[in-house]
Amino acid sequence: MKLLFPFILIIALMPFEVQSQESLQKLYPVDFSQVNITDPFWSGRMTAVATNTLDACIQFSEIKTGRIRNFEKSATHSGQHEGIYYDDSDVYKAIEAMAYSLKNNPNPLIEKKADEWIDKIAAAQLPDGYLNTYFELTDISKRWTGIGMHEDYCAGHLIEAGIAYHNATGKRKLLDVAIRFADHIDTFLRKNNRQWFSGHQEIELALIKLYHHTNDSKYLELAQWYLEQRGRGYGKEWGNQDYCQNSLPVKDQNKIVGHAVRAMYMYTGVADVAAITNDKGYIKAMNSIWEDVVYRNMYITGGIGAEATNEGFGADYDLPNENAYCETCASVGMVFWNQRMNMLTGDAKYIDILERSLYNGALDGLSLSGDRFLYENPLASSGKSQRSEWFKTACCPSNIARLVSSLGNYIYCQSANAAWVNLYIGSEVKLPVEKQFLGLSMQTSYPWKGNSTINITEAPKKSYQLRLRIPGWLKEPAHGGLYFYTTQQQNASIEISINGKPASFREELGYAVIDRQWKKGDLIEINTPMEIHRIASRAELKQNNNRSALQYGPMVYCVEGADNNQQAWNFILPVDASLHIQYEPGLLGGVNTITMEAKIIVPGADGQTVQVINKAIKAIPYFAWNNRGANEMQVWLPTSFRDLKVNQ
Ligand code: FUB
Ligand code: ZN
Repeated sequence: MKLLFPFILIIALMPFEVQSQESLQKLYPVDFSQVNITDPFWSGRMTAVATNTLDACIQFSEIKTGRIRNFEKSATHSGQHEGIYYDDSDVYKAIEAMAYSLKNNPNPLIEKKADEWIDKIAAAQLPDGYLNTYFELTDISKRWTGIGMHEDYCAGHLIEAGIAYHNATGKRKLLDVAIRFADHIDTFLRKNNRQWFSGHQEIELALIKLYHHTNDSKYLELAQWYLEQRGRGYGKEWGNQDYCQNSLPVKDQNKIVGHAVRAMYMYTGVADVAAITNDKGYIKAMNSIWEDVVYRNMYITGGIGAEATNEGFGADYDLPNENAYCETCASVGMVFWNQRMNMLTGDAKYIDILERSLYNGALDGLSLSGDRFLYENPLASSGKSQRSEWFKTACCPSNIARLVSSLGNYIYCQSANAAWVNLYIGSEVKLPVEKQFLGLSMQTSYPWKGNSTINITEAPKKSYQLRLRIPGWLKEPAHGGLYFYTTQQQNASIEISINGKPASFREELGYAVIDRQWKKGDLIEINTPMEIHRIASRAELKQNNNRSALQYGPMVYCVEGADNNQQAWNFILPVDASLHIQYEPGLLGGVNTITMEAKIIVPGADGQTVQVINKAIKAIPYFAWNNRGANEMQVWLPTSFRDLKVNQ
């Protein structure tokens, strides 16, 4: 904490300094380092990351694979590269996760480990700023010759890690390494007019972070250069250009294609640039592509990228459940992109999608214990899916680690005259309002119940808006009608009271806007009623025909064999089945479960006949499945015997 404090003050004053230079930016993020998470649900997830996930990242970077050895060898220019050419990126993402984690779970041993790694990384950097252990240990003359070789992808993760570590600890050694590498890229590629684009996007969003962090417009220009290099025919020899969103200039793109993680990272960078420059071409492209993702290509879990072949998008409305690829990193990318779209527009519909991806598609990638991971997140399993302790391509573990530990980045936002509450997560924050502060302390029963309170712990002496997100799931599962509720919510309105009296507010782009001069001690009570919903899909989404999914609050549910005699594929859910929600403190760390009256098929003793019996079936939140070994699971539950598949 000692190290964090002076830096928190610097960060706390940042938004308004930046604002004067970038008058086009509507909303500003509130940095994780300003936010204290006190939430029981998320504190559990963050502790698992701070302990077991970081431990797995350390073990697999240092001992069980050669990731750290690669830096040591590069420093002495000796030895063979171990692993895959993009493995450096996993070390950078792990340091980024360590940095965020130090805020809510201070740990001198983790900080020491990060410092030790940073020394090794710095020692591996070449005098001209280049840093990539694969090319340093194989053939340095080949650097910057292969558009698909992830050199700028790794650089992007280095930049993000350098900034996060600087924000968390005030130490700038890694940031300086990252700046030298960014400067090298600027000189070597942009100033040399190289026919180059990034084969795996990531550097664009990282350069924008670096621009905000340093106020040096060179990095904004370099990010723009990277985006403008696309669709010019460079790298044709490298294969299908849709794969890496390079068939068209970014401004002409209007369909989602190709590799899902690449797309998410790039569009995050595009939204970042558009927020600064107000570039109408980028904004138009973002709107069309976002609708294409959410209206035709997104799973109910907020997961994206149905196909394993390209780790990405397939045909519209083709969303297989058992074979869904839905890489964890792609859901993490959905969180990034939707946050930036919200900041660009001030529209809560993006946070609705962010929340869906965060609580379902992304969180599913992390076991409850924190040391087992899913790379693919299918929506049905016949029992073959199993969590792993690591992967050969290990992008997902450190990615989910950095997302969970940086949760403080996603709860609040700020604009000139308002504080925005995007996610209901127990936390404390002190937001600068000119030379004063607005202090908020939020308590909530999310994600299990819809009651939250916000205490005003400090108030500026002026009127200041509070904008409370009205969760989109009160009315519909997702914008665009790909999914819809088949059950009507009894009460679909947010209820807000201040100091015990109903508050008056106006609704704007999905927010309840309250304008008032706050006083220390004011208490805001918010109720966003949660009810069980059955969800159906548009008919074009054939895989879900005659099937229902269940949702309660932000959580999507699934039936897992572990709760149902090891079977999850042997029943149908009649359209009029009764559904009951209940909190089970002893199950899976404490979760809401849904019990339903289903019809089960039971084979007769003669093997020739079957019997249909009514049986209570239990569903659990999707993120919590696969924590009791491999077993059957389904999110989309059949409503007709025609669609029943019994696992053999
Ligand atoms: O190429 C780096 C990462 O590995 C990608 O983002 C993932 O999809 C996996 O392919
Ligand atoms: Zn991944």
